[in-house]
Amino acid sequence: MFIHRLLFASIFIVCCLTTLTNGASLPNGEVEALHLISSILGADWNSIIDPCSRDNSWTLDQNVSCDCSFNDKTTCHVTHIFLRRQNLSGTLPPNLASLSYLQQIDLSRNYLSGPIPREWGSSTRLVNISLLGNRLTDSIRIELANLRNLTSLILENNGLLGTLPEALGNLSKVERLHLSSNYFTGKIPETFASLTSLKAL
Ligand SMILES: *[C@@H]1O[C@H](CO)[C@@H](O)[C@H](O)[C@H]1NC(C)=O
Ligand SMILES: *[C@@H]1O[C@H](CO)[C@@H](O)[C@H](O)[C@H]1NC(C)=O
Ligand SMILES: *[C@@H]1O[C@H](CO)[C@@H](O)[C@H](O)[C@H]1NC(C)=O
Ligand SMILES: *[C@@H]1O[C@H](CO)[C@@H](O)[C@H](O)[C@H]1NC(C)=O
Ligand SMILES: CC(=O)N[C@H]1CO[C@H](CO)[C@@H](O)[C@@H]1O
Repeated sequence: MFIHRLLFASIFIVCCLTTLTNGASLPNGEVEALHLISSILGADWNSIIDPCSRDNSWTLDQNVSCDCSFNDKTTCHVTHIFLRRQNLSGTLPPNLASLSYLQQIDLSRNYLSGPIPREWGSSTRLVNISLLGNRLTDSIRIELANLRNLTSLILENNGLLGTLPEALGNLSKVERLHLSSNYFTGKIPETFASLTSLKAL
């Protein structure tokens, strides 16, 4: 509980500082969502860098990146989450859609378990998902096929199983679909023939 309060307080301070230096801040809803997401992932808050503390551009070396160009540069939104090799041992948070501008999530090489939540299918701005090298189980939910902006879906080296949903053939922008080293069964769906942007399967 103390850690959570500390976490909340530090995001709050960061956002206030951000307001002072850049005139931009992250909406409370997104601050709360980040709070919840990091606790479900089992993230140690100390390893998460201030979400929006830098200038209006975002850089790839941060754990959480923001775009602060909204509303005349007064509002930030979280656009990228990178938590690779952080020893995270929780599960995937279902509430990603509360970060409604999220484009990329990379949680590769952790110890995350459980399913890929069907709720992720509502995060329609997602472009890149990487969950490589975790302990994810269960089948791929058809809701993921709603992510029509997706260009990269990297799921290799997990414990995913079941058949590949035909609906994945709807991911018309997907360029990289990495599914190896799992326990999938059955055929490769004929619908994959519609994946005309595909460069690597
Ligand atoms: C993850 O755990 C390993 C083994 O305990 C440790 O060497 C490494 O520093 C940890 N990495 C992080 C990012 O905490
Ligand atoms: C794709 O992303 C854009 C914004 O980046 C969004 O406006 C649009 O609704 C998304 N498309 C779909 C089909 O989800
Ligand atoms: C998605 O990943 C590709 C390849 O790493 C990268 O070039 C692109 O900028 C990423 N897109 C977003 C929106 O982060
Ligand atoms: C998605 O794929 C399924 C199965 O291939 C298909 O029945 C459905 O019509 C597709 N939906 C859209 C909106 O293209
Ligand atoms: C993936 C990534 O960029 N992780 C970084 C998160 O923040 C910690 C603390 O600064 C870094 O050590 C990690 O490299």
